[in-house]
Amino acid sequence: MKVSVIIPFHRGEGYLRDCLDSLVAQTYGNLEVIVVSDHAPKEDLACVSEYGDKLDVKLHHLDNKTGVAAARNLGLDVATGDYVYFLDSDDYLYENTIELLVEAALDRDDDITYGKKKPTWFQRSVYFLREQEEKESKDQEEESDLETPSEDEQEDDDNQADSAEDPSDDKESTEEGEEEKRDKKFKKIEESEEEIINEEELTEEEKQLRREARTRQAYRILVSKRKGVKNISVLNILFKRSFVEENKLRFPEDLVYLSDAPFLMEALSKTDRYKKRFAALYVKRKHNDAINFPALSQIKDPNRFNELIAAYYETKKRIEYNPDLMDRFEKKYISYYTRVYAPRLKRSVNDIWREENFIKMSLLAKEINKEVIKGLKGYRRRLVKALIKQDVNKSLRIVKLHLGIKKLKKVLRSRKALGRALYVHVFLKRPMKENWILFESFFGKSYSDSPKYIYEYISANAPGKYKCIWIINKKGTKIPFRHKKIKRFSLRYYYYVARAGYMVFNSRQPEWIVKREGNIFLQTWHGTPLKKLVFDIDDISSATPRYKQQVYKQSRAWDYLIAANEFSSKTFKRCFMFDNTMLETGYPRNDILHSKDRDQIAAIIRKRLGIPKEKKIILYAPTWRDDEFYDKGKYKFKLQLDLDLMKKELGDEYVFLLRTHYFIADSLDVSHLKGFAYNVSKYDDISELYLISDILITDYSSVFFDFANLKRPMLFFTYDLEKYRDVLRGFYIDIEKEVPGPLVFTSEEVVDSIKNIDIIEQKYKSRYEEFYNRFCAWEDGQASKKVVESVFKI
Ligand code: C2G
Repeated sequence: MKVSVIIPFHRGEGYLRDCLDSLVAQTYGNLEVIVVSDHAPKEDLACVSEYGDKLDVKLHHLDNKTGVAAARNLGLDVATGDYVYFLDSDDYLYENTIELLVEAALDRDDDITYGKKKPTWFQRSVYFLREQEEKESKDQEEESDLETPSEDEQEDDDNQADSAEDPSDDKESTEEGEEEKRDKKFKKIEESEEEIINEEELTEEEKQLRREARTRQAYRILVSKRKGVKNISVLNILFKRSFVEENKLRFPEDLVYLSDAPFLMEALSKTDRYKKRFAALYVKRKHNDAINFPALSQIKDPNRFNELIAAYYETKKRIEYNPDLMDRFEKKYISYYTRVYAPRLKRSVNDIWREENFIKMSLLAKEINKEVIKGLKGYRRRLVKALIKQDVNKSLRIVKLHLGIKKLKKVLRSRKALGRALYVHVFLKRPMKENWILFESFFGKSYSDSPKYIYEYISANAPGKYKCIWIINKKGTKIPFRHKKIKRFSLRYYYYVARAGYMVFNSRQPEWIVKREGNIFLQTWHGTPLKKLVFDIDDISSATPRYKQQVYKQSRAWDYLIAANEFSSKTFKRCFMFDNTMLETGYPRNDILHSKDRDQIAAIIRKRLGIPKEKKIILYAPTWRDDEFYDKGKYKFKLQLDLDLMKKELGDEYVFLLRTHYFIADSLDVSHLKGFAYNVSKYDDISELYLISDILITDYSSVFFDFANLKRPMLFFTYDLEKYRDVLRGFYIDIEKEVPGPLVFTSEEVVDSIKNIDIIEQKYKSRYEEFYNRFCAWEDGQASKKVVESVFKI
């Protein structure tokens, strides 16, 4: 049985390669691959020919048409397989996906056989590697005597995962009591789905009932209750080609985004021969760059609304004679209206929603089966009735009341929601204070980094000129000079965020902060980048889909950004798509490393930490790992250094400072190594720790760019280099060739290197110099002054 795989392709070579690789890897061999180029760039298409000897692949071009629908139709026109299967060029499959589907389809000669989709934003290699790792760690945790769930149980799990995916979606079916009753009637028949039913033995009525029940079942799974029309998709479905041709199924080519719905709904209405095979998995990828390379679903196009309306009429035309299916489809529109559209009536500043679109929606509502509308209750019923009467004012009143109550409930439940409500409705309405400066370092976790040094410079040189407010979470944090402390996300925080004229932050600010007219945002950032950031992270590799969009929005509010060196300046402009003022001054946080008083300061810090005078200091400051976490912002860290060995070998001469990254939630206990190891993870300012340290051990943390200012030796304990560099992030510089110290991989090597640190210093002398010139040349101890003079009126 030959399967024709139809792949519309517009652009994105990296994606297409992943997609085709997954076809090469299929356990099912009888494939005909039809790539239809929708005006794809030549250079992106070139790779298709490379697959010629591994796949039966043919390239077709859309000449005077465009769009996914036209591309798929062309694929259908030229397909010669017994089955057709639509695959998107930015998705990929498990190795056995097609085999499982074909096997299931052949079992009863079904017309439609469907599997499951798994969402991800990872490229193929990372996705399967993670899956493998997760499986291994699960296997280790769970004893092998646990039973493996049956396929049915697995399906249940899958379904749960599916619905958890979008918790914000309201249930469409609160008033579906009536429907549930009807569903029950069919349940019996559905349960017998897997049994072979001898059609001959059924009466005509029973046959009809059975057909309807099966259509319902297919609809329920394929067109999930919770999701909108845009989620009706033909992906991961094996269609029998003779079924498609006999019924002349084609996609409506005038629809850009929603052509799947009419096609699939029509197919559903034409057969009762379905089979589900949820073990057949399809990996649905989300693009991570919605700004420069959006997926179809990520494109913001005002015409989407018109298309939604058009998709309704087109589908209705195709399935009108199947009232049960039509009722279900219409409920989707009611749900869309009450959940998505109606709230927009209130929020939108654009009148088109209240006028033109409202009328279109109203005309559509008039088409809807009266029985369906009768079944509605409460808010939804009132709203739909007002819509049918085309009464926009009444609709607005209903929505306002409904949203108001919802918000009130939320505000009463959480302080954050109350803060946000006050921020929008009260605090933002008060005038902005031009002489208020809000400082934040590492999300309020410490008094540190460049904001600290900028603050101290301002306070020392223009006392009283500005009111300085620090966002600080830790109680008892000591901050010099006159200032105010507020806790992040406390009510006072929302007040100051709304009114401060200046903001000096070293990380990204919350996305909801409104940029007020005249507000000046100084983003200091927190390190010369080694790990790739934002728009430099390849679109096809691992970054969450929201990441780029979010940073893009946040960085539009930054008026100034600080660069510690030329490399950072160039990189930041590109990776943040930043085109405001770049302050090429060096880092204020590194001023202390060039201070003429640095030895005296160091002596005070040593004393504060209780480190014996005669001991030299090793500072270990590793970074965090993207893939090892408990929860959002709470990362795991497992110490790979053998501290007992280090104490034994180095304890006479050195003490060891352990400094984990501020994202690390694990608190490492080193109390058994008293007198040798000190946990300084909670110490506010790492610059002060550099000052007292003789040797730095780090990995992929930007700390080495700063420590290099001291020209002291460094070791790179990169025990997981390949995974970190090649799988998780990607680096800007060649860590093996450019960093000013050796890469070491075991505790023994670390010990050995420290014992021979003089030799290492000699060996790395010229590389260190090169590195220093490249990354530290701008640092002269005056960065705070330069920054303050450029940004503030001092
Ligand atoms: N840091 C620290 N202790 C560590 C690691 C880092 O105090 N053990 C501080 C340093 O000031 C460092 C900053 O946090 O410069 C950023 O840490 P990185 O390890 O470089 O990681 P990340 O927070 O991901 O920032 O452009 C820089 C990048 O954005 C990296």
